[in-house]
Amino acid sequence: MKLIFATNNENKVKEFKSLVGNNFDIITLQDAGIDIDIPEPHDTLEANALEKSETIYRMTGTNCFGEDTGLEITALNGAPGVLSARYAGEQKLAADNITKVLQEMEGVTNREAQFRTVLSLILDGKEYQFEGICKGHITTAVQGEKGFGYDPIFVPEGASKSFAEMDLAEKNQYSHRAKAHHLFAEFLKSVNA
Ligand code: ITT
Repeated sequence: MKLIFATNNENKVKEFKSLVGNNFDIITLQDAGIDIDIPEPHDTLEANALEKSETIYRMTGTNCFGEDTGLEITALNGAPGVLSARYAGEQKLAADNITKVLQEMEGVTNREAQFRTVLSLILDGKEYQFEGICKGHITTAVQGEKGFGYDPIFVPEGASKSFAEMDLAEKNQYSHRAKAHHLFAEFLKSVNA
């Protein structure tokens, strides 16, 4: 089955491909020759995920999915949340975002946080959403160099190292994206797509 993944984030594509194996033919925006920065104008992950899938479905008429992910930190009242990509500014730099979070968390003892992914699938014109949550905590300093985004400052529950200290297979055992993907794959199986 052919699906366009409505993202410009190569790391998300890499993670998805590692999860789906050869079951689906995942076409990236780049593969499809679509050069567009899809806006994320809404104040929920759900609405932004739909914005991504709907924009590409409107342009191509091809079944597709997009996802919006946020890091939700309890002591920061859920921030950076829906603003995760642009937390330290429109340049969307992971290093700047991490620095800002670590500064805001300086001296804070409650380090509880979660990653939440909302995946929006449009199949034959109808939308379906799948959510994946990974609970964990924010470190006090950067740990590891693998992964992307906030991975160097997030340790998932049940692990003793950060996502950035894990290879992809290990991250997939815990991650929000893997959980959302699992529900999405089960759904596609159930409708025989
Ligand atoms: P698209 O909208 O093109 O899909 P994006 O990078 O803008 O790509 P999001 O808005 O969903 O995607 O990402 C929000 C932020 O959260 C962004 O800074 C990512 O680097 C970060 N992020 C997303 N998934 C992550 C993960 O698994 N580990 C660490 N950081 C992650």
